[in-house]
Amino acid sequence: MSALNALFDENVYLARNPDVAAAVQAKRISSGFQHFLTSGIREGRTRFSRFYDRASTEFEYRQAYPDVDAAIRRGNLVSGLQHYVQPGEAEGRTLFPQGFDEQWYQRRYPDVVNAITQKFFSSGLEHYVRFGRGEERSVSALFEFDYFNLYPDVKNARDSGGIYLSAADHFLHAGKFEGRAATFAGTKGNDLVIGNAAIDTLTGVELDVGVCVVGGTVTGGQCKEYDSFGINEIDTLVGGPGIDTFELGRSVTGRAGVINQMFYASFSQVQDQDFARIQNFEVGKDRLILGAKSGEPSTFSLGSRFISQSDGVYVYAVQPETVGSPLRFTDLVAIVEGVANASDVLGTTTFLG
Ligand SMILES: [Ca+2]
Ligand SMILES: [Ca+2]
Ligand SMILES: [Ca+2]
Repeated sequence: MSALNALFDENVYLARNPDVAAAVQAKRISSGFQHFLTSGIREGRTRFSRFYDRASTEFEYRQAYPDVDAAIRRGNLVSGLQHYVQPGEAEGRTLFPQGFDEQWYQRRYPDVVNAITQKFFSSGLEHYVRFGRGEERSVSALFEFDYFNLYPDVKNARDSGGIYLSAADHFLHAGKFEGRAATFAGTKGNDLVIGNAAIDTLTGVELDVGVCVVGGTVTGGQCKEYDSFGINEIDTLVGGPGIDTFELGRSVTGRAGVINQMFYASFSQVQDQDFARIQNFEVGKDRLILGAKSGEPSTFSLGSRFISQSDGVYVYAVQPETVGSPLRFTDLVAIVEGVANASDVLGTTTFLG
């Protein structure tokens, strides 16, 4: 099996290849799929799925892989699709350079890598088409769940035969030019997360989708959840020309009420081995979200401190004073690079605490 088997759409293929449709009608061949596998691929018939039916799809594959483009120009291959069948998929290339990031998907979902190793799937793309898509998994740093929640029109199109494989596919081909907002997230590892929407939220931690829980009680439906909190992660978050919100903390409602949490802060070690490196921060335009108060904390709540250094503004979480121990640990949360004054960052920071 391969991603092509999962993606193949008999109706699309027959509609795009009337000669094949006539041959199937006359019972000279059993199906469009049989024709596609035995001759269609090597004849350069690339329109086999609604997701691969745009003129841009072949172009994007050739653009992403110049060696494939060169082989097609030399006449050694008829299409990018033919290359993907053999050897592209096995080499870990993606059929949809703008709609599915094979490397990212495998890095984000170790269970998929495991299933590929055990030969249940030939690629992350095949897993996504068969299961991941229905499970609201993301195919790149763009967090699909937020995008679909924000834009029900895109979700409805996705669920009713639309031409976009994923939220990322929609965003890069349409949403981006329509000024739609997006969330870009990382993984449990060290990530490079780049914001390129007009309005976006960037976070280096890992996001997922799970059942909704408020105060420890399952309330039904699907909700965004956090799978990591930046502990032992060093993430680089790069702002774009739009309004970027760098999410460095969150509020969560637990049994004991609302808890404000700072990412990249465990206070377990004095060393600052986890933090977010923020680049391209536009003063007065881009924002931070912190799960702590501005300035020194009170006895019971977490605080934060901003310190100007030569290479940027350093943002620290400050631990509340514990009873009997006046020592307060500070923990580096972020470095806002290239910004000279703490006040330039503070001015557009939201404190959840
Ligand atoms: Ca990370
Ligand atoms: Ca920006
Ligand atoms: Ca830290």
